[in-house]
Amino acid sequence: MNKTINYFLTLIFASMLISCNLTPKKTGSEGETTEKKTIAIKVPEFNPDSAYFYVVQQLAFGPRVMNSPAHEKCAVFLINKLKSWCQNVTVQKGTVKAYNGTILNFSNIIASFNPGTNNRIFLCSHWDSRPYADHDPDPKNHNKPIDGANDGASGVGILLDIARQISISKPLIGVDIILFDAEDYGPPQDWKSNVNTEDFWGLGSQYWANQPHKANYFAKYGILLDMVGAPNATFLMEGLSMHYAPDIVKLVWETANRIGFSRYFLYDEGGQITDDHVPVNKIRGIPTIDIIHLDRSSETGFYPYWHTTKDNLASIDKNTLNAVGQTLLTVIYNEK
Ligand code: AHN
Ligand code: ZN
Repeated sequence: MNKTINYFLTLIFASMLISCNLTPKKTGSEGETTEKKTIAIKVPEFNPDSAYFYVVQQLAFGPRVMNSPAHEKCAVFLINKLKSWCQNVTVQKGTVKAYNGTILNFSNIIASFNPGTNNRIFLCSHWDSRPYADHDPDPKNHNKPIDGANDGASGVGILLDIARQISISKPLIGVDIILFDAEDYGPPQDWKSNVNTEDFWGLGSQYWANQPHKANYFAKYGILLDMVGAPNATFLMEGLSMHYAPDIVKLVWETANRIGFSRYFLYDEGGQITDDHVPVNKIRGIPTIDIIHLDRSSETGFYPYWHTTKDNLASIDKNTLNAVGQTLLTVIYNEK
């Protein structure tokens, strides 16, 4: 008796997990009838409350500025969090030289789900926070570090919830979640230099692109999240993403628009941004896009509180976290 109940419960549970899309019967060229059956795994529901809580937890350490105790403590937190959901967590530690000669101790943190397959994609975000609010309207704040609630923590918060979801229900493909360090230690606004200052952003991703955590690392494509938590965020189709990975931009934008997030994912091209996706495209040759809050009406072209002291918890909106998180889950669980 118990066995029968168990059997039916299992059946019900399995049908909840797996949905079968039967496309209508088609007549083949020789006249025989073919039936196309596709099995898709159910897309989990993103949890914006958890993602928000992971933002709160990151901010609780204080600004995650390179070489600071808060940065060190946050690394331990992120590693332990990922290890609680994933058996293959790699920490790539090393040093890089900043624009001003400072040696920065970085940790790129990588969680690999289903590491055995080459049929994989990766998702990334930076977890360090900027040491200077050099775009703050008040010049007295220009040397203060920022919380980086949006610029850093928002993307990481979303990726942590995605890692949690993947640990519960497995997608058909392999997924790597890469938390890059040392992204935001670029030269301040008033820095005078005759060398190309673009090269001083994304130091952690540059290192990883040259020396990935796994020799000959390969993925079909990558998605970078940058400033993905502000209220009414607008994600324009960033120029370098359109140059290196137009099909992935279209896939993500179509997915977001289809599931109801057209007010965030605008079919509108934005400028080219030097960000963590650039070395991945240029050096590793993996087509990688940047989902980044761009705003033509703001002074910098970025999200209005970019590199200001107002990039704090008050500028995070769960609706935006949800739009990005649910879009990514839909992309991941539709990959075969
Ligand atoms: C430059 O300002 C050249 N790139 C911006 C990359 C960035 C900083 N994203 C977030 N913070
Ligand atoms: Zn920044």
